[in-house]
Amino acid sequence: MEPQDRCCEYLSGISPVWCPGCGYYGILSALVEAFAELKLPTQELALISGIGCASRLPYFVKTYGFHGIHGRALPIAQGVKMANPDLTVVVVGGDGDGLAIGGGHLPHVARNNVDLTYLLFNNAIYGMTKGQFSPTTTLSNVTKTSPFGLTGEAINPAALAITYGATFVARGFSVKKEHLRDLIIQAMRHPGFSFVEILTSCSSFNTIDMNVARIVNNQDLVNPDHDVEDRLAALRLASDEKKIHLGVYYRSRRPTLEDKFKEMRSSAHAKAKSRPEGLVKQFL
Ligand SMILES: Cc1ncc(C[n+]2csc(CCOP(=O)(O)OP(=O)(O)O)c2C)c(N)n1
Repeated sequence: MEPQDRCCEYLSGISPVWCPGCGYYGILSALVEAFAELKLPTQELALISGIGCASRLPYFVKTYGFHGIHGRALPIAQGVKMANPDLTVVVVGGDGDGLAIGGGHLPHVARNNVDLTYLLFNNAIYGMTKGQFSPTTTLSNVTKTSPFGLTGEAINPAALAITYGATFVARGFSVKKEHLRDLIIQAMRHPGFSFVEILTSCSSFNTIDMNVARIVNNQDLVNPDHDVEDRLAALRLASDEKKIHLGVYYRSRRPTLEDKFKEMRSSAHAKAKSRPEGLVKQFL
């Protein structure tokens, strides 16, 4: 069976409740195609989310799923992975969920290199609550909660992830489905914390800045000459204000949280074994 035909095996049959024209349909499609390509059995996959339109995704996919609470997808996912390291754990959520209320979790999951894949749907707005500005809304944007524009600079999710210590960082675009599918596959194959910022649209509440036309006219694929192991070069690409580069910015290897725990467990066991003898010696 071709990967495209296997995609249906990953859909739950529940129809997405997203608005017509929402970029999230493209992301859902890329994600199930990635699952099919990786031939992952549904019972070995867990999708964890917070709250928001993006966070509804686990309902539409036939894997284990956990629709959590606002901003807490990453710690929940870390708990799932620690409890059952055999599961492949993918986290999904919006820019508000991940960078506003949940913004305190990303640095720690990244620096600890927890073996998760985090797909951050960046539509630069709070979609579900109907159009308030988010941490990624750009200065020029007028929203329901910023009728005269914004006062603060927008957060750059991919640049943040590189700075925080994520070991795989990429940026995709919901309209470029095949390219996004390949990024998701690479992120899921990566051992450690992989972060994919997915630029996308909100057809109902963000039609000014992050709209599809603006991205289409200003994007290019990451140059094949880019050295993905060079962290500063990755940061420069992610932070380029003139052009949006789509592709893998950064990739490196270091022990995961699970590796570290294994190491600690065995040295703690070794210490515990030697302790009775040492204790007895103290009294001789
Ligand atoms: C503790 C808490 N605060 C606020 C809310 C209200 N709320 C629900 S979704 C959301 C923001 C969603 O925006 P985003 O995460 O960007 O996802 P999108 O809907 O755009 O996909 C907010 C503020 C909530 N559900 N819980």
